[in-house]
Amino acid sequence: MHIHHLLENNSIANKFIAQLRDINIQTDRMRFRRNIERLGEVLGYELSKHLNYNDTSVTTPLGQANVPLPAEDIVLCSILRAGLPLHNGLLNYFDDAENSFISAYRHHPDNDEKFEILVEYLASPSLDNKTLILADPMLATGRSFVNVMKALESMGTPKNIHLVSVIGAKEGIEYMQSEFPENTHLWIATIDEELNERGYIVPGLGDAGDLCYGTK
Ligand code: U5P
Repeated sequence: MHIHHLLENNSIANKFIAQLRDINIQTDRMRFRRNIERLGEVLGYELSKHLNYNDTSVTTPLGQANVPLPAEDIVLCSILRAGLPLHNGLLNYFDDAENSFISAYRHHPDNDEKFEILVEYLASPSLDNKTLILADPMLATGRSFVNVMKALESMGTPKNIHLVSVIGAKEGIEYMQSEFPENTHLWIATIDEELNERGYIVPGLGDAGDLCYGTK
């Protein structure tokens, strides 16, 4: 898996990340969702530099202009709930992409810290030979990305896989290295060192789904 880490090159995106993490700012849900969306736009822009392009000629009122355009059929897939604002940001740039939605949530069968990931809902076009962009703002243990990818196998085999996330934990990224094909790209804004005993990223930002949409 190739890791592209946005924070390694400082940019205005640092401010969006800081506001997402800040306990005094993240309570503004509209700003929280919009900052995730803005990072979806930034990460999507970075990712777009790695797509294949075809030379295309565009007719202007005064002549012909050559513009290389993306030559890949993109499917954007987001993991509900927290993936939605990230999906919107990516869709702002890849505006003619196909779209796919999948649910994944943590179920605690014994009411302790042990949990399993359940996938219940999938709505997707065929992924055969497409470029799949899979979005979830938090990559903690990595099990959501991995389980969702297994559930998506029934929709065909994508030619390229790009994973997009905002905050990742080192441990989860290492686990994903062994589960995803080598040519997978991970586009991530920032990487934290730790996971706590409940599988939350430390320092992280908290529960992204709740911060976007309220508690369950
Ligand atoms: N999650 C958070 N905050 C965390 C850790 C996990 O919101 O600090 C949620 C996200 O909604 C994400 C999922 O969808 O858990 C990822 O966890 P995992 O499957 O990578 O462990």
